Formats: sequence, C-alpha cells, structure tokens
Amino acid sequence: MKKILFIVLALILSTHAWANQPKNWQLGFQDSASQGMTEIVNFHNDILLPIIIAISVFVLFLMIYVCIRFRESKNPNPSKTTHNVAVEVLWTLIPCLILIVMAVPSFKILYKQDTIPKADITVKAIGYQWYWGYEYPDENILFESYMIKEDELKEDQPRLLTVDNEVVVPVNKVVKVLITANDVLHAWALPSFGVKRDAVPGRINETWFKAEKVGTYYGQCSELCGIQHAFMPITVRVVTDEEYAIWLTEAKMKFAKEPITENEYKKLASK
Ligand SMILES: [Cu+2]
Repeated sequence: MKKILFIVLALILSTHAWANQPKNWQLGFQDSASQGMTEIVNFHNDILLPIIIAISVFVLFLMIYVCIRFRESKNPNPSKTTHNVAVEVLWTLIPCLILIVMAVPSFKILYKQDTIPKADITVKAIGYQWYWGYEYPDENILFESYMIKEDELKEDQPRLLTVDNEVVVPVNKVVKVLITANDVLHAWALPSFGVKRDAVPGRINETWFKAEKVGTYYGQCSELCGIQHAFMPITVRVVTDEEYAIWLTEAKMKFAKEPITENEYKKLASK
C-alpha cells in the first residue's frame, strides 16, 4: 500500500515538474502560462471542439443511415433526383453560419494578440542556421543560445529542448519580442505563452506575452529551416523581479556587446 501511494505521489510530482513542455501521451495543449494562451485554449475547448464533434457525429449518422436505409436489397429502384433547391440552400447556409460563429471569437483573440501593450521589456530573437541569438536592446546584452547535446544533459533537463543560455524574463511583465532571422526562414514559438511568429530575414515581426507563472518554458523553431531544424530549441525562464535584476547584472558582464571601434565605424560608414 505504501509503495502504491509513493508511486502515485511520484507520478503527481513528476507531471507537475514537467508542466511546461510536451508530455508523453499528451492530449490537447501544453499548460497555459499567459492570458493569451488561456483564451486560445478556452476557445478551442468551449467553441471549436463541440462544433467539430457535433459535425463528425452528424455526418457519421447520415452515412450509417444511408448505408442501411438505401442498400440494394431494401431499395432496388434508386431515385433519379439530381436537384433539390431547399436542400442545396440549406447545406450552403448552415456551414456559413457555423463559420461565422467560429470567426467572431477567433478574430477577437487574434486582434488582441496583435495589439502590443506598452512593453516593460524588449527581447529580440534572431534565427540562425541552427541556433537562436538574443538581444536585449535596452540593456546592451547580446548572446547566443545553443541546444545542449543529449550526452551533456544534466538530470531533469529535457532532451532536445534544453539550451546553454536561456532567455530570462520577469514574471507578470509585458515582454515584447522582436523576431527576425539572419539566413533563412525560422519561427519563434512558445506554446505555453500562445506565441508563434515567423522569423524572416530582412524584416522584423513583433509579438508579446505576459508570463503569469514562474518557471521554465520550452518551445522550438517552427519553420522548416534546414537539416538541424529540430535542434534549435527555445527556452524561456520566467523569474521574480529580484532574480531578474540579479540575472541582468550578471548578463551585462557576461554578454555585453563589444562597443564598436572608431575604425570599424569608419569602415561601415564608407560602404
Ligand atoms: Cu529554424
């Protein structure tokens, strides 16, 4: 009995610790950690899923009914009807109405995500083949973030998702993310925050999130970008304000951008 209790407890605790990354045999979305993602999850669960289930059940019922009711032995002389105006109007109108019912809340969420509130922190993510570069433009910080190989992982570090330098942001603050790429198309995606934007060379896309829970969150490049597309994960660590201040001081020393020399400046200017 004690053993079973222990196993159950271990299972509960272990699923808790893994809450922000994909789980084995997972159904549905990863746990939400921002209001934006909560809205997406609710929209899916409360509006989309019931409609999808209703349509699937209805079509299945129709097919079974037709197979039984109009089988050859029961119905040897089939009807020659080819048109029925009432039915045709209905099967156009009803799907239209269903689409409108889905579109209204969908656009509401979409526009909300598209309007970036006043940002507390700005992070720029730059996609490279095959790693991410991060810049905190207001703090003069610039660093690269590479995946940790499987044989170098420490305990509790998830495979294919752990990086050497994580993005660190404070909890409950609006983080604006500027997203671009330096070579080919990539995409910066973080399921728990409901964030996914293409990283396009020569152009900057914007998005934002406000993480509501302290923790480590994992995402992956989500645009096929070459042979190592699967090996450029995104790790965001959400910390308290105090921890963020400490990290910032350390990061400023560790990742400070080299100031540009006068010679380099002249070279650039003459181009
Ligand atoms: Cu990529």
